[in-house]
Amino acid sequence: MNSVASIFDAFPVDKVRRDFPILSSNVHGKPLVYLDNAASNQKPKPVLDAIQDYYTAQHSNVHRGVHFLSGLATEKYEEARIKVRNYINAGSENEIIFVRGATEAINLAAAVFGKKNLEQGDEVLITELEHHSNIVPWQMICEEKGARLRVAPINDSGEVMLDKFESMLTSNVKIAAISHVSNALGTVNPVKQMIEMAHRKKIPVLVDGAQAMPHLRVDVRDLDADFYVFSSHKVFGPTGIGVLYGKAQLLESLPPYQGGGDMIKSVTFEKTVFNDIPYKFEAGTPHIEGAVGLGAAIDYLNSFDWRIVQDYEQALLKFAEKEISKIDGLKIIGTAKEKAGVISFVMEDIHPHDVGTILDSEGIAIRTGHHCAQPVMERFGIPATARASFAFYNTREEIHALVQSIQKVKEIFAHV
Ligand code: 7TS
Repeated sequence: MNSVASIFDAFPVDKVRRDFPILSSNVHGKPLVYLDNAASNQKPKPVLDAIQDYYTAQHSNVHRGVHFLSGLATEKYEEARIKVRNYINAGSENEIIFVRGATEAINLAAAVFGKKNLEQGDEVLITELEHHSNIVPWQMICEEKGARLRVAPINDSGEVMLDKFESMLTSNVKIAAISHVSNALGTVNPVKQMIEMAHRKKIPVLVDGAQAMPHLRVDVRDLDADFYVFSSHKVFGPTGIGVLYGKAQLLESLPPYQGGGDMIKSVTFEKTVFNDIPYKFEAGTPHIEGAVGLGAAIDYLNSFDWRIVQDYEQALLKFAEKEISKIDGLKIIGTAKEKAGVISFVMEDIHPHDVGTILDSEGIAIRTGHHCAQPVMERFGIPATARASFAFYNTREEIHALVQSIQKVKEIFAHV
């Protein structure tokens, strides 16, 4: 086991920070301390350059032109699909569907899986930890089909109660949808084990990887996930693009989501023959530059030794938890044994929005509110938390700045 000091020394954080131009900017006259990475993280220069280069020299529409630029844009777009496939170790690039983000990926999966497989009396199993985007799409399709949404509970640390989860995997359950990492609490779920439990009952599993992908190396085949979703803007790529991974056989069995160009082989007024996967699920002109940017983000992530990145991030999170929990009157919400990237907290007699506003005046960006996970807030009997969320470019100095500014919040409120 490496010492904490050597873990911090092993990761060249100052050099990494120089890859992200925005990190050297000032906010309200103070150096930016960006701790809202769970909402969206910042973009390194190679991603910015790839987008600029794409529009400067490579742009046209994809999959339709005989001309040079259309061929080039198609090549770049499909190259990005292969990069995603390799990054998450999917079996084939046909299993990678480009969508707008994690939200659209779950909506797509819920709609088409539900249309094909859900009937009156069936159940969909989720957990109490989910982001709204892994609740509402299932609620909508359950309502349409007369199916029931069931929710596996979490314990006081913010961990899914695995025995309850397992016992709720009854023969009525047609699919389970679980987050890999919770955005509100940072809990890392044992998704491989949960998938095994579901597969023993022949129940497929969708994993919401939106918060896992920036912190963990994910291998969808090792997990044996049936669907895995994530957003590019949370893995240092551009907004407006994300990925729905699905096992080929499962995707092939499902009807299309939207109709339009590119998702067809032939159309007459009498009958349309749909395209093969993944194109069957990609109607219309896609977000080409987004895919190119995501591809560049993946190249960037591949330039790191991930054992070093993960050790650094874990050491930073532990350091932050230790320093923050020294503050009197502050309580951390979410104390799971396995966590990644997030510290949610509340302060005695001070509303999280006030904490966020005062920290902002110090140049520190955090998120406050329910984090689109209202049931998690309800579980802990609070309306909101303040959430500091980290990326590998954050530093111990930034944690010190956070702690000092929280002390300042306390001083201000001591006088009101
Ligand atoms: N799933 C999880 C676990 C998330 O954290 C988010 C976004 C989504 C799905 C939806 O991702 P999108 O890219 O489609 O919006 N989470 C957050 C957050 O924690 N703060 O802002 C967005």
